[in-house]
Amino acid sequence: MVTPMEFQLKGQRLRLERPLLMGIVNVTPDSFFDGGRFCDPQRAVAHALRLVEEGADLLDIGAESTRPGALPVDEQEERRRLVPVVAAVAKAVSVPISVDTSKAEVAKAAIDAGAIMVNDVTALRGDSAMVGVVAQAGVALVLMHMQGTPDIMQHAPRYDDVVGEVAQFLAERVRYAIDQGVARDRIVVDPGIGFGKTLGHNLDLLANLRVFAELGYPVLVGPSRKGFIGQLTDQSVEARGWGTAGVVALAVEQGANILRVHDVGPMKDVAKVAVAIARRISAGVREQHA
Ligand code: HH2
Repeated sequence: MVTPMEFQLKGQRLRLERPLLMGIVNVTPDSFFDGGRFCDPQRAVAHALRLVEEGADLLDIGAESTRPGALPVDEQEERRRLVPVVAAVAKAVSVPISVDTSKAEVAKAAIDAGAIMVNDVTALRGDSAMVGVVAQAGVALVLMHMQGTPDIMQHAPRYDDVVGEVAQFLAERVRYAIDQGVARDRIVVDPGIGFGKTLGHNLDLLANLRVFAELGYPVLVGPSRKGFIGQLTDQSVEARGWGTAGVVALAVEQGANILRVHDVGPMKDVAKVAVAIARRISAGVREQHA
């Protein structure tokens, strides 16, 4: 199956002929990279605007960290952090706003405030009411793979065939979402880099992104500054920008459609260069010059 060239959001269409950059805005005290920096709504909004200036095609706003070891945030607190920021950002920018939450009531409030995409890292398993909220609102949906839950997911991740199992999981969750009324042209899939995965699992997934593209839905990848980059480079979270660039380039070459990153400006350039070369690779550049 071929990944579609267009992706529907509520009231907006996103063309997928080039990779899209999704800028991360974490309104949290404890996110692994930017935790505590944008807790204040005004700072979160200013950060979102900066990411749009840098070229973000979408924004993903979240108020609950899902880093390994993170503890859940209650619904009221998540709403309190998130909704004012979504509302203010939606007024200020025209790029689509995604909301990174697994709770139906939080998603609903964020949609009312202007979000047009729900990024659910539990792939609709966290809250049985989520699928109805997404289907009824007609917003887009990211279905991500995770083994376990954030508090324990890195204890002992285990797979017999990580690529096959993740692909099968995503196919099942897509089927469930469609059966429950989510439009198929609003669904995005994500192998969930770092969510219940060892370094080897992450590398196997990143080396096989085409398998996920073959499911027939846009593929989102979120490698930004994650632990596996630290394992490979021995760098702190602050110094993992270059490692992230390496992943972004190779993900683009394999056809990733949406890159979820903290550093939009630099990664936009990385993606531009990677896509220009990737197009030559897929056109068979040697034959052209023979
Ligand atoms: N990664 C994180 C959070 N949400 N959503 C999707 N679809 N894919 C991802 O890979 C993904 C995600 C974790 O990164 P971050 O938001 O920077 O950190 P934290 O969870 O600590 O807030």
